[in-house]
Amino acid sequence: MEEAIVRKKKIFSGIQPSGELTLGSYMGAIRNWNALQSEYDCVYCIVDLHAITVRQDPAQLRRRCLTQLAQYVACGLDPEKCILFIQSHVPEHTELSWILGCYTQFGELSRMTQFKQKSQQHADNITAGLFTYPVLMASDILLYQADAVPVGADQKQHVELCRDIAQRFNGVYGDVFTLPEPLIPQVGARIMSLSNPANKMSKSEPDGCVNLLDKPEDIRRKFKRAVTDSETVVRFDPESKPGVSNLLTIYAAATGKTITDAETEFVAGGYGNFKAAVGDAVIELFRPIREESERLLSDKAYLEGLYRLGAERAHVIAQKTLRKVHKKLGFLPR
Ligand code: ATP
Ligand code: LTN
Repeated sequence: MEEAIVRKKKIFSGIQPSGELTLGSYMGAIRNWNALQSEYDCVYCIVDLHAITVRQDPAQLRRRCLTQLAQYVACGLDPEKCILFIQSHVPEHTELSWILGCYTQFGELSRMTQFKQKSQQHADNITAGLFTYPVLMASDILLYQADAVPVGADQKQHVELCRDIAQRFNGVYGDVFTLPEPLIPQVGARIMSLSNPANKMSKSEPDGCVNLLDKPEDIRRKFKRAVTDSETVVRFDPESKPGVSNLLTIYAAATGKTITDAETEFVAGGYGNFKAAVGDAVIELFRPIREESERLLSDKAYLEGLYRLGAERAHVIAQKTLRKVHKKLGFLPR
C-alpha cells in the first residue's frame, strides 16, 4: 500500500523586544507556541528590527533581547524542538521585505489599525519603517513558508495582509509562498489592561500591565487595584462588565478552568476575594518562569550559543526561499 507523505505543518511567530513580556503576550501568543512545538516545525523569533520602528535605547535593546530569549526558554520553548533566533541575525528578512514592499499597496498599509494607533502615540516620529512594518512581518512569515501564525487577536489584520501579499505574488509567479492562517486562542486572545479595561494590555503602556518577571508582591498589588465596576456580581459580560470579564478570562486561562466554572466559584465572596484569587493564580503560573529566567540569565554564554545556533538554522530555510524568489523575479544568479 502506498504510504501518504504527510508534510509537517510549519509555524512562525515573533515578539518585539520593545519592553517586558506581558501577561497579554503570554496568554495571546507564547502559551500557544508552547503547545505547538511538539507536533509542528516551529520557528520563533525575537523581532528586533520591528522594535526599532519606535526609538529604542541601544543598551536596553541588547539587554531585552537576551532577557526575552531567556524567557522564551523558561516558558517551555525547547531549543531542541524549535528554532529560536533573533531577526536581525538573518539578513533575508530585510531583503525579502524590500521585494514584498513592491507588491504591497500604499492603501493597504494605510488601513492597518496598528499603524493608525502607533502613529498617534508617536506623532513626532511617524517613520517609513512604522508604515511598512507589516511588510517586514509578512517577510518573516513567508520566508519560513509558515502554514500558521500563533498570535493575539490584535495581529490578525497583519497576518491577513501577509496572506494577501503572498496570494498576489503567487498569482504572478506561481506557487512560491505558502498562504498562512492566523492562529488565535479561544480564551485570552485579547487580555485587557487592569487599570483601563477598555484598552488592550500592552507593554508600551506599563500602567495596568502585568509582566512575566514581576515579583509576586507586585502582581498581587496590581490585581488588588484592578478596575472593576460598582456592582458586586462576578459575571462574564464584556460589554457591561469589562473589568470583571477580563479578570475571569485571566483566571480561566491561568488555571485551565472554563469561564462558567470560574463564575460559579466566585458567586459569593465579593470582588476582594475574587481579585486576590486571580492574582494568586497568575503568581503561581509565573513563579517557575521567573525563577528559570533568572537562572538562565546568569549563563550568558549558553544564551549566546543558543541564538547563534538558531540563526544558523533559520538562515538555511530563509536562504532557500529567497533564492526561489530571486529566480522568479528574474534576478541574475550571483
Ligand atoms: P506594544 O503594545 O508595545 O506594541 P504588545 O504588548 O502589544 O506591544 P507585541 O510584541 O506587539 O506586544 O505582541 C506580542 C504578541 O502577543 C502578539 O502575538 C500579540 O498579538 C500578543 N499580545 C500582545 N498583547 C496582548 C494582549 N493584551 N492579549 C492577547 N495577546 C496579546
Ligand atoms: N507584529 C507582531 C510581531 C511580529 C510577528 C511577526 C508576529 C513581527 N513579525 C511574524 C508573528 C509573525 C506583534 O506582535 N506586534
